[in-house]
Amino acid sequence: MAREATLVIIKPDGLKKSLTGDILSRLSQAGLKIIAAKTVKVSESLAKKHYGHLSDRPFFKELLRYITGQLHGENRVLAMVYYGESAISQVRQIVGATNPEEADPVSVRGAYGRILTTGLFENVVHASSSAEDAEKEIKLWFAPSEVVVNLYPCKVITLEKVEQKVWA
Ligand code: IDP
Ligand code: MG
Repeated sequence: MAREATLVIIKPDGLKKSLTGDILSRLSQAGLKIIAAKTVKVSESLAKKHYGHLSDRPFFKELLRYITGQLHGENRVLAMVYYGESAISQVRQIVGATNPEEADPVSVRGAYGRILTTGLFENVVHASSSAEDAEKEIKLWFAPSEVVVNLYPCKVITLEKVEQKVWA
């Protein structure tokens, strides 16, 4: 099996419950490398792109409120790319099943997830579920310059009159 990359997001409930250290230490047992990491304020537009495939599900609106931090008063997630042998399946195993009640109790979601009264699965962490999804998601969340391994083909473009915030 070749090396592959996968997107991991510690969702607002994971940050609110201070679970980052525990999640990272569980993931470190997979022997993968973190090749990108940043905190992100999730916009409505990013949330809709990330969860676009679920737009016709009854919990979609609540899912957008969840990932944009409106359920936790915490508009902040930690996004990371893990890289290595079978990264996608290894991380999914550590993270556990989508439904926290069905997830292995020793997995992250089994240990810390819950089902809200609205029915939404509040499951602490996102992990890509296929190579195709991983590529789409990594390209959505990270620019090539933010990832230390050249994962996918890139091109160079010249921008004119780009406004950018820099330190004063
Ligand atoms: P995944 O996160 O395990 O890949 P997806 O099907 O991609 O699962 O769903 C994205 C997120 O939407 C889940 O992590 C969970 O928060 C929520 N979700 C998915 N399916 C359901 C459901 O049937 N009921 C409630 N929430 C769900
Ligand atoms: Mg998914």
